[in-house]
Amino acid sequence: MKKNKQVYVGLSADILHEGHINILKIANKFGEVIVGLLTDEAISSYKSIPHLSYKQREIILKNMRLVRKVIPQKTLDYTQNLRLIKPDYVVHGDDWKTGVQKKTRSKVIKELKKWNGKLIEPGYTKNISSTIIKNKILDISLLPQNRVSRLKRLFSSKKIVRILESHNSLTGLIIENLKIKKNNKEIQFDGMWSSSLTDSATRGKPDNSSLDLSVRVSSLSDMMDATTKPLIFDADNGGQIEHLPYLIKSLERVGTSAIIIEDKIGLKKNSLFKNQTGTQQDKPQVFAKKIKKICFSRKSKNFMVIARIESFILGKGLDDALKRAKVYSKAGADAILIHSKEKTPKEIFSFSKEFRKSKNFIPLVSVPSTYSKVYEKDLIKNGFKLVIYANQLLRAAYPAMLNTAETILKKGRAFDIEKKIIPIKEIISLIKND
Ligand code: SPV
Ligand code: MG
Repeated sequence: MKKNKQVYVGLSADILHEGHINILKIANKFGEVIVGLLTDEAISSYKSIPHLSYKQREIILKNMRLVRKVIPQKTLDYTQNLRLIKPDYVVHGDDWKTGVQKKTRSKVIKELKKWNGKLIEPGYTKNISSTIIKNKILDISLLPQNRVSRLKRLFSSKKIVRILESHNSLTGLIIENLKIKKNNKEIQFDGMWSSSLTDSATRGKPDNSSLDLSVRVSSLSDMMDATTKPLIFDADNGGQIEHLPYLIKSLERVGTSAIIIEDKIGLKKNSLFKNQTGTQQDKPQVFAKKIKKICFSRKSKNFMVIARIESFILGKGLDDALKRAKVYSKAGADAILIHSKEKTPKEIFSFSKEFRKSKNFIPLVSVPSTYSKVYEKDLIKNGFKLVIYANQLLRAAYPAMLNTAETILKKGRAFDIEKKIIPIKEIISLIKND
């Protein structure tokens, strides 16, 4: 090892394999190795959140002989840390010459030039069995206790957590696997929403709590078996307070990450119905008791309780919503869903503007079903941390199925719909059999 030389290595180090060791060994030959360990936030800006937390990854690296020091790297971009350390060398596998990190690499070269630093790029280690590693990670993340905490970690590492409605294992798999590239970043959904509306509709029942909560929870297992991402459970008003501890126990056991309860009482009516006559809101202090009960009965602090305020739905206005938000926050809610059935996000933004000033502020959740023109970037700007696309997959599936059924009836054969439906050989291989 060369004395008095500093070598910077940026790493995610979620699962260490021989490729990393190779990099660190080479780095160590050039001087003292400082690892810039990417924070959860930095990693989730371009790929999935790591399986191990920052602290866990830090402990592993700090105890490695090849590593002298570990510091956080808060962005994918190295600039801030490089300016701070002015290392003699940066070592990175040559795989970043193409793909998502290409730009990051150019900036590193530009920075290093300022103090005559050098970039060393060892050849990427081939034949690492990432499949075996990934499968092992999958096993770990499927354990309920690991799964429950993933939503809370996403809350603290992402600008906005993006959730989509899932009403069966197949829709769960779409959410699990779909990844697209946008502005050189990989984007995907962060988890699933078990909606009372779509869960009931799928079973031919109205969204009025006619489907028992225990039935809804027990039917989650199939979806949980097929996926690893967090799930948020829509529990209507949570039912009777005395029954809540049992509901929470079941939800945690299957690996659910959060429950959302709404502050309405009486026979349940879906909030998007125009006519809300007869629907009543709970007294804030009474509803707060439900929140406290959940906080008290959950086994894991990482299981989140989200309080849903229905003041705007029932025409009660901003002051009522703000008063409730304060009470629910004090009772221990982790976040507030401020619901609205307006065509624009104006009223929820008026709420966030005021609530952000409060010392009881907690993260905000939006369900843009009626105000669907809103962009995520505007939700972020207005203090929202979670967006739930609450029913779109079922709404997409139903007309497609109806059209198919109609076409077969009209034509007296199935051929005419073939082009619009997935080929049999694709549906057969849709679910991997490994
Ligand atoms: C659901 O999806 O069941 C919801 C959201 O609770 S809403 O339909 O807007 O009430
Ligand atoms: Mg619902």
